[in-house]
Amino acid sequence: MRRALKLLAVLVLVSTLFSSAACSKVKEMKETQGSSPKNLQKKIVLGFSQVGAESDWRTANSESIKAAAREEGIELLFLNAQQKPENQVKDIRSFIVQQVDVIAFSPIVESGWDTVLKEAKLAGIPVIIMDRGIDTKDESLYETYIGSDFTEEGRKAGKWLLEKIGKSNEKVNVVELQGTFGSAPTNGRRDGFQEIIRGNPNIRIIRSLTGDFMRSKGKEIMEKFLKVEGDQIQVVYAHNDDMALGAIEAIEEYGLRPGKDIKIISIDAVKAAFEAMKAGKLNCTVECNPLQGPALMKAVKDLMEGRPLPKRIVIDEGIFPEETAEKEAVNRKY
Ligand code: GZL
Repeated sequence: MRRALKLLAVLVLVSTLFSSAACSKVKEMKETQGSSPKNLQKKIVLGFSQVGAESDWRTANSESIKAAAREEGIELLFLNAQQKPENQVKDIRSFIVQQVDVIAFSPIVESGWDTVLKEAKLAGIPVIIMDRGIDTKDESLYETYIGSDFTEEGRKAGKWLLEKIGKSNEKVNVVELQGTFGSAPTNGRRDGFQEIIRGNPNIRIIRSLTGDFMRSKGKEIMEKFLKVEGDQIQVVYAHNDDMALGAIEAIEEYGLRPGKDIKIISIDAVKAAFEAMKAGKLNCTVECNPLQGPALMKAVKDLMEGRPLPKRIVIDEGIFPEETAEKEAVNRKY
């Protein structure tokens, strides 16, 4: 009798333990996905391969992606490729092995993606391109491309310079601090700027080197330009604010006044650029919006719920000349 009672007590204890474990699991899922029963579906798993951590823009972009994933209850596997395209290929292959629901990435450079994207397609995993674009003939390899129009950003920079120098017949020598060689923003910003200045024979790009979108490298190449061209430089065109800020340091150390002796225009419109404009050291920044996380997560959810996606989603952007800096600086989110 005593043995039977003991056995019964053990059975009751075990079943209580199991039911509370199951309850806590359901409770946990409910917490992560809302309370209605329909939400007790598996979480969407998104694998994202990021360019790196090379600039203030990139930091804001990564924060936007992570915050939006949390907001939407999407499980984010986030990998930093440290500006090496070969690392991004490895990242994408690891997402395929893990059988994520969607793969997204900002391709460091435009070319070389077809092979690995074909592997993702074979595995039945849809791919979203975000930020930088790719050069491919096979558009079936990705669902949509969310990002800026870099050529238009370059045109805006060129138009500002034309308006700035107006009708003067002065010779205007420009040195160009290019972004990462072979990347979509570098190619677009280079081509858009040249398309516009081509109309004015007084404006010439006399030197152009890549600073990889990094402040330290922007300073390094500006030092080189100053050594060989010195006071023959009237304008710096930097493909991003970080390199422009590095160039400002180099110009000051050389003994000239950035923003006055040498005009500077760059792209991104990060907070530090507004501070430099308020200090009179930068003359204009063209906006390139990094806050693309919400648009990415919306595309992921649309994809998973079977809603059609446009092949291209362009981010709207403006331009901020120095005279707008005081007023606009307080509004900046990145
Ligand atoms: C543009 C982005 C560029 C930024 C840089 O969308 O890919 O990369 O302009 C960043 O600041 O490094």
